[in-house]
Order: sequence, then structure tokens, then C-alpha cells
Amino acid sequence: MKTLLIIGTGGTIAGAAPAATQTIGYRAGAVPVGELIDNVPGLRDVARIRATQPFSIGSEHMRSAHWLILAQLVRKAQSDPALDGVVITHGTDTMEETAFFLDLVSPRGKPVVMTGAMRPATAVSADGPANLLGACRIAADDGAAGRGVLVAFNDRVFAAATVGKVHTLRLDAFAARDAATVGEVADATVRWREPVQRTALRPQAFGALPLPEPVFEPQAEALPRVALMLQHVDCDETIVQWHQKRGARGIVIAGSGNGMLPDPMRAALARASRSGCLIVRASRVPSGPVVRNGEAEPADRDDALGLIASGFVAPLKARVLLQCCLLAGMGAAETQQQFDRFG
Ligand code: DAS
Repeated sequence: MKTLLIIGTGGTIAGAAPAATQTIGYRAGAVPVGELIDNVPGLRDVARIRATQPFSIGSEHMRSAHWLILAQLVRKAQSDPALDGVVITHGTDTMEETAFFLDLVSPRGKPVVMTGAMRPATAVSADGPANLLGACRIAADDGAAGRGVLVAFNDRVFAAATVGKVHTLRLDAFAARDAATVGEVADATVRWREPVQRTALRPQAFGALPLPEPVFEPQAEALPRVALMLQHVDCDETIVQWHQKRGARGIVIAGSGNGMLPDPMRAALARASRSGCLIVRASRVPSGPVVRNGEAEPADRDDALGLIASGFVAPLKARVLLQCCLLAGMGAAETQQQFDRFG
């Protein structure tokens, strides 16, 4: 029987409300991870379980310091001969960001599966117990090794690089952007849709990257500061300079269409790029890649301005990937190569 480490971090899966009919307005992270485990019939028939709870928060409060604590625990588990895999219970609001960060910085090998819930633990038909059981089945399955961080939700298995929350309330809250699910769980069996994805097989740029110590001081940020901006009609380009004054070393802008920008915004970002800030052009469109040099005028193109095109990487994940590139001391060309890996 495999041995799994379950890391509890809070979220709705550990949420509690006075009334069983309440599915909003609950207290996230109120139920300790040991109780979550005890509330899942049959879980201990799937694997030997160890548990730890480094913190317990609603994931809307997640900070990069929390990510660094989780990365330390996952890296340690990857080299612990007594463990065969990791399951992380986490809020759904920022799960896609945490999953991608851990996917980027954790060495490939043992399964790491994240899960959560859309209904609190106290609700009628709470979905947490089934999601936790599914996540453990996946983490204990031989087919899960080497796939990087996975998200298990509502009997579906997603890759960290493409998963995103697509509904605010529904149980089926997650989907894969520009990709299929990696597998499905049915009748206590995990069915993998495809062999281990090629991005999961490629040597990792950040699997052994030294990571900073987690700091929680107000306004301290343990990872390089990267701003994320959404382009809209009349968007104020002076915000670019404000982000730089606040210490941003990178900016991701979710442009319109193929990551397109109005002249004033493009000029402001070009100035920031010239001053050494890495700029990634992503798109506010929910699917499809952002390709390089889409502008009509050569002088406005990425090559001329030193901008990076996000490819298939969604804006929220582009910010995380850019943080890792900056932490690794990469410049624009090497960073573009990292984004192109997700094509
Ligand atoms: N409470 C929100 C969070 O922690 C929602 C959830 O957990 O599902 O992300």
C-alpha cells in the first residue's frame, strides 16, 4: 500500500457554516486536516496516510510566502523514501496559481495532487470528501508519477499548466484551457487519457532553483514582484510607471485579442522594458495562444520592443512563470524560451 502525505492548507473543503444548507458565508479553513481525513470513509483503504497542516486559510489570502512553505514541504517529500506521493487540500480561488508555482519549482517524480471543494465540510452533499478520496486514489496510482502537479476535482484530473477555475459556484468549477483533462476517476479507478505529457517530461528549469525563505512581513514579498494588468478601453498607461515605482521587476498585461495594446500602453511598456522590467504580453481572451510580433508596424513588434509573448500560458500563470524566470536571473530571450515550452 502506498504512503501519502496530505498537506492541509484550509479553504472551503475545510469550511464550516452554522447551517447545513449554507454553501456561501461559511468560515474557510475551520476544520482541521485530521478531521477532513477521518470524514472520508474508505480513505485508509486507498493508502497509508500521514498529515500536516502548515496553515489554514481561505485561499483568497494566499501569499507567495505560503507558496514557499508548500514548496519546501513538497521538495522534502519528493526526497523522502518513506513517502510515495503528496495530496494538498487547498481553496479553489487560487488553486490554479499555487498548482502552477509548485509544478514549476518541484522536481518531477512522485505524484503531487491538489484538491478542494465548492461546498463547505458542513454542507448537505459536501463535495470535499469525494474530492479528497479521488485525489488520494490518483496520488496512489502508478500512472500519476512524472506528470508534475495535478488538480483533482469532481472526478476529473487536470494538469497544473492548463487548469483554471471557470465557475464561481458550481461543483464542476474547473476546466482545462486549450487542453483536455489528463484523466478521469470512475468507479474507484483512475483512467489516464494520455501518456505523460511532454511538458512534464522535459527537464525542469526551476526544479532545483534555490528558493527564498518565506517572509510574512507586511508588504514584504518573498518572490520577485510581478504585476498583472488587464487591458481595457481607456486603460491608464501611467499605471505601468506606478508598478515600477512599487518595485515590479516584471509586468504581465492581458491584452485584447492576440495580446494587442493601444499605442500609449505599448509605449509605456516599451519604456519599462528598456529600463530592465520584463514585459509579457498575454491575452484576456480565455483560449488560444498569444503569438509574437502581431503588430502591423515592425517598430511596434515584440522583437523591436523586447517584449515576451505568453503563448498558451494564461495571464494568471504567466505572472507565476515570470516570477520564476526573474528568480532564476533570466533575461527576455531566455524567458521567452520558458514560455514557448508550454506551446
Ligand atoms: N474559500 C475560497 C478559497 O479558500 C473558496 C474555496 O475554498 O473553495 O479559495
